[in-house]
Amino acid sequence: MTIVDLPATGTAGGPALPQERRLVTAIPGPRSQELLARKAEAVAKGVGTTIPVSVVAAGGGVIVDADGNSIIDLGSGIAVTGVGNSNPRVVEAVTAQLNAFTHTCFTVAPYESYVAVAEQLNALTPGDHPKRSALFNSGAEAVENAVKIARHFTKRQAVVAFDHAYHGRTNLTMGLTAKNIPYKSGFGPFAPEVYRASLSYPLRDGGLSGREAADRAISQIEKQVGAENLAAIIIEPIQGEGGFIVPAPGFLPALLEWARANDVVFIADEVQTGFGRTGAWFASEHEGIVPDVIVTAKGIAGGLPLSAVTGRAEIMDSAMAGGLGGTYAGNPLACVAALAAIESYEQDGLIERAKEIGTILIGRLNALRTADPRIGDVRGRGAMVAIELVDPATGAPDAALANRLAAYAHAEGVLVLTCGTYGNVIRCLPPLTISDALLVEGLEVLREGLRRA
Ligand code: PLZ
Repeated sequence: MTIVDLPATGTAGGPALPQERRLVTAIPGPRSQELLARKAEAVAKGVGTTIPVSVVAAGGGVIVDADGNSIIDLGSGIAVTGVGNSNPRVVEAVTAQLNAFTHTCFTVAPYESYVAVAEQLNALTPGDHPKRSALFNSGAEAVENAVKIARHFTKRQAVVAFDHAYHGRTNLTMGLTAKNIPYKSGFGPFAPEVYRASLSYPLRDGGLSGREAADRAISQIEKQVGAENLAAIIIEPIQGEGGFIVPAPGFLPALLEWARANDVVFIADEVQTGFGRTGAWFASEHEGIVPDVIVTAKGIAGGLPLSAVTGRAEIMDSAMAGGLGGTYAGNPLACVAALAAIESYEQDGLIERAKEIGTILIGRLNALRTADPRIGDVRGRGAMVAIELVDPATGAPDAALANRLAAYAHAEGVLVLTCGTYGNVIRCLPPLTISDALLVEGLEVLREGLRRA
């Protein structure tokens, strides 16, 4: 597979965006400040902002603001634009679809692109068994549907999620999500029959092996829930919002084996880890697991809203006709975008590229860690890598340092995101279309930020 240099679009068919970090004003510049003032008056306060800019274009590895600043993108809109913003294949496919038809509602009058996305997902997800897919709009909506389907299939109600989990902001998915502030506080009551088990968190669980951590979780589940009541366990193969936590090897296979033995549906939430992000189509592959059901979203459609539930045919087909759907679910614009994005991952060598990005990220961040004991951990896979910042004396999480570092990076034109239960993790998840030069420059800014912070 050859790695093609994708033209960096994002300029509505105009010349490709220069792939450079360029600061022409302070961030935010005057035009961005104008937008932020309007936002404060018009948009609900609960809708936050990571970097205070007014975006006018994005492509390759940069985001350009209304003041002419060009910012290195190490966030991909939270792991969405794996194929890059305004990827040419996506632009072409969506433009043609816009001119053909925009909406019929698949459950009213179906169309080919939805079926083609389902076929692709059934083929690309781990496992050779017969599969079915259903499409939705957001990650949270797909997670809700995965749980609905698992309950229908098993005729059981309980669901187990894990410490540090993030599954969305709707009522059920808030309940599945672990972190209180900002996701849950005051937004309850939450859905019943949701239980939580301990995760494998190598930095913070005293060095339990994957098997030991799984035994701990299984014991909690057996004692507190009971397999006979349990419809599903849902887990991110690498925790995303929870801090890019990679479980110890063997943890996921042991959980899966227990689920199989107890007729519990094993749902992998690959909303953040999916679509090449970790250097494989799905992060489950790194652990050699074949989940019963996989939830995908984010990177699937080049920035258009689409999500999916893919799973064993007998599980997926258990819901009665008419039991699954949604007005916009599997919208034709999003479906053709997904087909084009999948083509780009395949034809443009983007999964290989994710591995290369991972080598650069892990190599450079580990070098920083050797010199700086405030970096307690470097972890992740492919283009999904983070540093966990700690007090070197005690190992306690240092969220203040993470916030100072992120603020420095933003002021210097590098978009990074924080995450983690303790807010002390800085994560890098660049578009897979970013150049080595931009990536390295972004990491240099982080290095300088750490020196100053
Ligand atoms: N499952 C694993 O990472 C979304 C949150 C953005 P939606 N993560 C980004 C925010 O602050 O709201 C996510 C995820 C995992 C589910 C979801 C939910 O996906 O498309 O945001 O609903």
